[in-house]
Amino acid sequence: ITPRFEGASPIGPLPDDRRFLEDVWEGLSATPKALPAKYFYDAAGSQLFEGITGLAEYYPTRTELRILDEHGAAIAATLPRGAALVEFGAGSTVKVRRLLRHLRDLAAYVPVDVSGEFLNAQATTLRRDRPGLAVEPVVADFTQPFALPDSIGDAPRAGFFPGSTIGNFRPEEAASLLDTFGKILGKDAWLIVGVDLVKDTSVLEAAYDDAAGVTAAFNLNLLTRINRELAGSFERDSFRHRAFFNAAASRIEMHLVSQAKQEIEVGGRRFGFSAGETIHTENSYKYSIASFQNLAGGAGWAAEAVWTDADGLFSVHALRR
Ligand code: AVJ
Repeated sequence: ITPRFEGASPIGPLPDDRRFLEDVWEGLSATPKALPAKYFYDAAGSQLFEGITGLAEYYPTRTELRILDEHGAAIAATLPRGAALVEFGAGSTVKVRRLLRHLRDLAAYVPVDVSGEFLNAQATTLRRDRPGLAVEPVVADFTQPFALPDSIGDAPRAGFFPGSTIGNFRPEEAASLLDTFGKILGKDAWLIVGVDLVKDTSVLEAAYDDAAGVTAAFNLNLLTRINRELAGSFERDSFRHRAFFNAAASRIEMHLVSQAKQEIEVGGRRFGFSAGETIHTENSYKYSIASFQNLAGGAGWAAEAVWTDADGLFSVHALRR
């Protein structure tokens, strides 16, 4: 945190740490206060999220995996032969492997992620497990258009966006993201996307406020990260985790609730909190099959097929445009 960053950078985008600081300053200055959910995922946050995916209450990950296990062959069959499969925000390869086992003629698998280190480690393991598969990682922020590797040539392009990550975006942002995917993939593209479904409020709320407190720790870790990386003065015990379903907006909201009137410093700036004031840290939108198909349709993607689990908890969509 030095004055040389002050103002707009004349040489392109801000460095990541400065971007984080600017986003936090902006979010804590807003009314109501809010922080971008993407900052949850430092090393500790990623590990806590891994913990969440194994919780009894958190149904999305295991349900999506079950759908991919049961219907992987049918899902893969919607894709053209010789396609390049582009995974947006590729974390581990756990999900895509359930498609890859049914795709023996891929031109390439292109995992895309902002973290090059993790991406390359995953690529190395996958190349070992699938000799002959061209694994072509791209380090990029998938919310912005980027070029696919030249090596895939004119292979038909298919996108893969699992995990209901789409649910972190407001519907208009989600539509614009789907449009960006279309631009990245080029004309005549396919897209497989995992989308969490609306269901009983009690089931939804338990998934984001688990009994063991792992989601609470995940939410509060954002304050720990701000303290460490941005010279913050948050006291963890002075904020509490809150998660609830906002039915009108069809989304789970996560907040951090200030337990008292207090002032907090971040990177040399001070922010006042009243008792009970919240920082809105995440939205996780829940769709019906029709409402998601409608959103995708608005971004130029036609619904080809959809798969769900027996309890109708989660959906995997095949789209085409
Ligand atoms: C990774 C965005 C799909 O919204 O369910 C889990 C993140 N937040 N528990 C979700 C999350 C709290 C997760 N996504």
